[in-house]
Amino acid sequence: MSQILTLLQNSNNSIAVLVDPEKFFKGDYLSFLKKLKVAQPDFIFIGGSTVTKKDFDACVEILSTNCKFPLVIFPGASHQIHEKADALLFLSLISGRNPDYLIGHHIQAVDELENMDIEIIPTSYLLIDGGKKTSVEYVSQTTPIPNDQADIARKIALAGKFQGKKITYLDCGSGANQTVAVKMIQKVKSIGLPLIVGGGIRSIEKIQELHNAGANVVVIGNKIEEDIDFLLDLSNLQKEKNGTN
Ligand code: 1GP
Repeated sequence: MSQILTLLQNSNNSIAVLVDPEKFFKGDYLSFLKKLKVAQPDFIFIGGSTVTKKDFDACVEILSTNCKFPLVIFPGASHQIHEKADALLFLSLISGRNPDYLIGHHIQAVDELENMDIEIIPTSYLLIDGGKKTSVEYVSQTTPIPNDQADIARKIALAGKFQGKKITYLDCGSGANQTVAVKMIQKVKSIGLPLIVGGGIRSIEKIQELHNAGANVVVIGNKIEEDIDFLLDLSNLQKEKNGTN
């Protein structure tokens, strides 16, 4: 029952495509699914700050039926759970002090989760300042960590590790102007947990830079919503990595 965690622990230079169900249904999702298959991401993350239960469930059904990539829930709230996903990042927003995002939503989800065959991965989630106010900052009502304060981020992530979290997620939030700084990635990686990095990543060069800094998994959402053909660029990167070019 720890298949996805093992995959994350063994991940190197991996790519996760983030699907926000709300935007998925507003776009041409059939074309998205075709290009997603070409891109061959290592993971699909699904979730959003404002998505309805109806859209979330419908999107999980479509992705789990049509794609073979590991489907991991990256929830914005307690209603974003579904047994057809492979795993749930059980996020605690430990950079903030909002009890709803530290433990509240988690308690609301347990009755459903207890009876569900889904891998639950305890995850430290740290919101980093990406140069603009993102919806996660607004919705969570928490203050992001300044991007040049790598030592603060490391301390928080280490506290998360000591609490039993299995992975760390550093996020500048969807559509951020800047990504997590290389120095912060290096410092946080030194605690010895697998590291996911997301928010504002818009180029292959940036993905490579963040991988080289120590990110096991880099998450891309907004860029693909703006330009679906970025999935084809990702495909080339994946082919290079897998030696199939
Ligand atoms: C946001 O990490 C994700 O929570 C992805 O961010 O949409 O900016 O790629 P983008």
